[in-house]
Amino acid sequence: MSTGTTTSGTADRRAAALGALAQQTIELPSWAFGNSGTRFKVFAQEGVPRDPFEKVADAAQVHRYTGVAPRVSLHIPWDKTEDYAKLSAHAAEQGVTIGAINSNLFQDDDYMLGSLTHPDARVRAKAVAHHLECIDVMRATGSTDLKIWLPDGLNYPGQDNLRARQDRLAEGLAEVYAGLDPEHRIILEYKFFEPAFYSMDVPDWGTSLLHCLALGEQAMVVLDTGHHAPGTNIEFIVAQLLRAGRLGAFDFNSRFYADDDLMVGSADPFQLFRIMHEIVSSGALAPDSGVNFMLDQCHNIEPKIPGQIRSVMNVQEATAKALLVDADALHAAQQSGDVLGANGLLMDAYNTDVRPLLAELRESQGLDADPMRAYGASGYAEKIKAERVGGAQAGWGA
Ligand code: LRH
Ligand code: MN
Repeated sequence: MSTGTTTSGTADRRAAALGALAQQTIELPSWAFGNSGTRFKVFAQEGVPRDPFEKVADAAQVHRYTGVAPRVSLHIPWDKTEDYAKLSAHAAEQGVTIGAINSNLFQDDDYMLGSLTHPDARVRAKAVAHHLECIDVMRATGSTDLKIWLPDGLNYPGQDNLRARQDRLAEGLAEVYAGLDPEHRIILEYKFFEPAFYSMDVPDWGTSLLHCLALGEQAMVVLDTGHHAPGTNIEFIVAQLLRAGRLGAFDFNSRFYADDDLMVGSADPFQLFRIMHEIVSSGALAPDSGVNFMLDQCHNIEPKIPGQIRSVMNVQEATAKALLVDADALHAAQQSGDVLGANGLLMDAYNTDVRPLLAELRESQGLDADPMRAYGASGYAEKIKAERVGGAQAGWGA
């Protein structure tokens, strides 16, 4: 334990951490509850939802046992339904709300060579229309975030004009932006490769930020933790986007190599801690910070609801550790150039076992200290396996 940290200080930080953790919310992706896989195989699982209503019901189970996941993001058309108001009412009955609405421009033949960046104006207009349709869904579900991730890019040098594609993209995004209501936001996600392998049209935070700044105040950047080149210092990007006031949301997941979409914190819990340290030390954990903490994951081989519960608990653990950093002592060590002292203070927090603190939080909220055990004992998994027979299981439908 580094010097300078007093017991009263520790007790105060613990109390403050409990207060902040009680206000934390994490948004779940509807598609995490459907079947998913790789190009090699999609392994179907018993009890998987067949429609957005069942996906929302499964997401509500995660909130029921963790108390920290009150919103579910939808993906259009994967979650297309006749009556979105009815879906919202169903969500409310289940104790959750509908969060961000994700557009989908990566499964339509017309978009093979691009969507908003496509050389053909007819294809671009179709892509704009899809986003205006998503904004109508937002009006029906009461959502405020339109999340845009574009598969657009090139596989070979010379295939198209890099600059012209950016001009088309800016034009298309401006048309979508013009369709927003005052309370709406565009949150624009970047990704450095896949499905294109030579260039993506929104490959990095800088490109997303440039387009957001050009659009206006209602445009923010989405940082998906699986969308960076190996070795990228993601917490630096977090700090920079927060400084610019343009960090709109996270898509949390983790990866060993590519966009693996594994459980957040499972591959690199220390990276997740460093990211949450940037968030906490910038005051961006506060509910009104405008940062939407979302998961974007696929549970290809593990049971999906427990996978989401574990993921939410991983975010809580990284957040709790970040909240236990002795900020005053850290600032003093940084100011005095005490390299090892400063690093030591961060590692003290990271090496703190916060599971008892989180158990205390859950019990104070009337929840079981162990959400995984409580869900396992609920019999819900057996119930949905028995009930959900027949019909087409939900998936990516690629
Ligand atoms: C793209 C992405 C995007 C979603 C999709 C499910 O890789 O991260 O956020 O649309 O995954
Ligand atoms: Mn994502």
